[in-house]
Amino acid sequence: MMKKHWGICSRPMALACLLLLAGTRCCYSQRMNDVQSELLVNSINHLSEAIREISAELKPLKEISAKLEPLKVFLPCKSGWFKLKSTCYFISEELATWDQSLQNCTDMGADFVKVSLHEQFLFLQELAKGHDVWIGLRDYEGKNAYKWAKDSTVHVRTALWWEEREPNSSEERCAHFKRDTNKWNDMMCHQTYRYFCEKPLGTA
Ligand SMILES: [Ca+2]
Repeated sequence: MMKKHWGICSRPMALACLLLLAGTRCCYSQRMNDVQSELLVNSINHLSEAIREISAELKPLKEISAKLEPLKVFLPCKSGWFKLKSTCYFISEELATWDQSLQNCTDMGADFVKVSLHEQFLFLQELAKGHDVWIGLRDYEGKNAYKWAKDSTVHVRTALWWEEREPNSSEERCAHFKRDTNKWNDMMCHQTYRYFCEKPLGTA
């Protein structure tokens, strides 16, 4: 084959033939790249079009879902949970340490309770009446810097929610509703009390 090939080109034309062959390979390779690029661009265009069509179909569903969202407040909480606006709250009958309480809430698919608004405080205060009840608030480093277990946000002391002169000890790092005053006190975390958990309405 090689012999025949060289015969076609003849010796004076050998260099020209080599250049021609190299050029042909080069052009073929370039052409393949162009074809592959074209196929890729076409595929991307088809995919983009498909995404646009799916998005257009989902839009009405999203709009319906958004309109139904405010109606969630009319859903009940399941038995044993107490509703305030869009949250369901649970108060245990069993006693547990603060750490066990956190774990028990998590095991129920719930959060250890976090209090942000005064109406939440009043609601929980009513539920806690006559009992010591843990809340999900802890001074993790013993520096009187309380954080919520739910989202690690810092709690700024709210005078109305705490007993006077509380929290008062770096040894007492966990917060609870105290049964006699019905306000918050810091206590040793290994004490066993009832505990509060919370879940968004519609999940409890
Ligand atoms: Ca205390």
